[in-house]
Amino acid sequence: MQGGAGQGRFISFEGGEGAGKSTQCRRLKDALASAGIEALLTREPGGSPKAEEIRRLLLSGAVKPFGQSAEAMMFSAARIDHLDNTIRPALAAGIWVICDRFADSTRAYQGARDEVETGFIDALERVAVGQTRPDLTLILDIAPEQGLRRAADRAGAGSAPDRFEQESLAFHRLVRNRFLDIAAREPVRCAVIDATLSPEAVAERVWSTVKVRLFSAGTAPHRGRRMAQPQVRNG
Ligand code: T5A
Repeated sequence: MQGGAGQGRFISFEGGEGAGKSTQCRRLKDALASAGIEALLTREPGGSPKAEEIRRLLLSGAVKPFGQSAEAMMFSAARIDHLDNTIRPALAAGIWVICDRFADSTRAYQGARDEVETGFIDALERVAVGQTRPDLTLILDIAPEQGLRRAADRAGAGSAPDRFEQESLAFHRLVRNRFLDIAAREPVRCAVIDATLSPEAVAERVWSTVKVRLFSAGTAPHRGRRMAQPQVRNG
């Protein structure tokens, strides 16, 4: 993200199914509020009215027959609308953005099986994301068996798994490895957090990572809009 004076910070959460991203997004928003920082909680796919329409198509499996490149393009189309109508306006207003999944999910899921060329995903990311990259990406890491079990337990009986939950365990293992590869390649932007711990323990690690990585040394986090500082971005 390119910051100017008063620009908010951009935090994304990534990881496999049921890793606890939504839970931790909410907790981080509360923690930031307690520190006097206004934050917007949003998600992908979705996060704007038009992108939510695309979400329904993608998660229903309607785009699957067109192939993984087409799915990657649809996720990117939703991302463009989400960035233009939700993320960039919030950041420009000095509001922090917490995003439940972002562009790394396209790399991890659509790139999992090597059926979509990395260069194609790179190009989509350049077009869709441009310079509005997260300042910090928290990757919640959990074995897919455990994450899928959590997601299934939450959904309960009678609720059908979505397009991606229906994928094989082998696919979800590839996705997990993709996220860990991204973290290894971009250690300044990314932090891997053990998502098998209790929600409270994960939240503590998230909060300490946010403080270390995003709160400028010596700057007390009073009010969000005033506290947000330009961030030197890596990766
Ligand atoms: N996708 C997305 C792509 O393929 N490409 C892309 O570019 C993008 C952006 C989105 C799907 O789209 C794919 C990836 C996904 O498959 P979604 O419905 O948004 O679908 O699904 P997820 O993002 O995977 O969200 P989930 O709700 O399944 O998982 P979360 O958010 O990681 O987990 P959460 O917080 O809802 O928790 C799940 C359950 O576990 C419990 C919670 O209470 C809840 O019941 N829980 C814990 N239990 C024990 N210990 C903890 N620490 C816990 N934390 C949470």
